[in-house]
Amino acid sequence: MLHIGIITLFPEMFNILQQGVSGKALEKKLVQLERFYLRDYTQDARKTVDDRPYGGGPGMVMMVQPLRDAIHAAKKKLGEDTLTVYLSPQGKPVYQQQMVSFVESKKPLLLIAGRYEGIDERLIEQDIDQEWSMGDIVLSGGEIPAMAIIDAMIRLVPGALGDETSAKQDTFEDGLLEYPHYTRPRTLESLDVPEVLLRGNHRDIIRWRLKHALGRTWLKRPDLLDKLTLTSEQIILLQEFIEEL
Ligand code: 4FV
Repeated sequence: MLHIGIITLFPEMFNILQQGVSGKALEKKLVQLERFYLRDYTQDARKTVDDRPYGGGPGMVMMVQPLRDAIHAAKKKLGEDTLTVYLSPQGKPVYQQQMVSFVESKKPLLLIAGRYEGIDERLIEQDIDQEWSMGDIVLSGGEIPAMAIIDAMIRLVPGALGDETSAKQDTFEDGLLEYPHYTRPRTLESLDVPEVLLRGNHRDIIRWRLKHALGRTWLKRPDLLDKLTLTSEQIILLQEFIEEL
């Protein structure tokens, strides 16, 4: 079972995960989510978690003590082999294969969602194992990146998705963008569904889907293609796609 802890000032934000696929996985106990409310680990009556930055400047910085105590409490519950991750724009951008590998590792994960200007550097140096980033944008907190990561991981837990294979056929699963999808009606404002998808020949459909996954990746995300070593069949399909363009 995937065991994830979150240290946050807004635990109720994670109620969103009770909807949809993640909600079902929680009900089926395929994943266990533990929320640690940071203010529960403060030592003053006002439950202070932040203070002014040394050196001056705008905003506030999150203090070490409440975060450190929350991390220790969380690791007691999750296990000492927990990977402690701080969400931050300074982190390594997350990517799908990283999610796959982590879920396969079956290790517990502790996510720390920062607020304000961020957290005291000394906590990062001493108590954080890794910093992960959701992308080169600046958010008001790490909660939404944490939720995105939890959602991406839950989908990979066996049994979380109705059809086991759909997590495997996802975009990025084989390093490619996904092929185009169509559903009823068959004709929409004179735009038809590609004929090959209607004929029901599975070999042709698989071939068409791989060709368009390769073609779309070439068009939209050539950087992903650079990371792959294409088979001779994939090279032929991509060339076919480019010629048809
Ligand atoms: C972020 C990101 C992010 C920065 C200051 C929270 C905010 C505030 N986290 N990927 N991009 N965090 O913008 O993970 O504390």
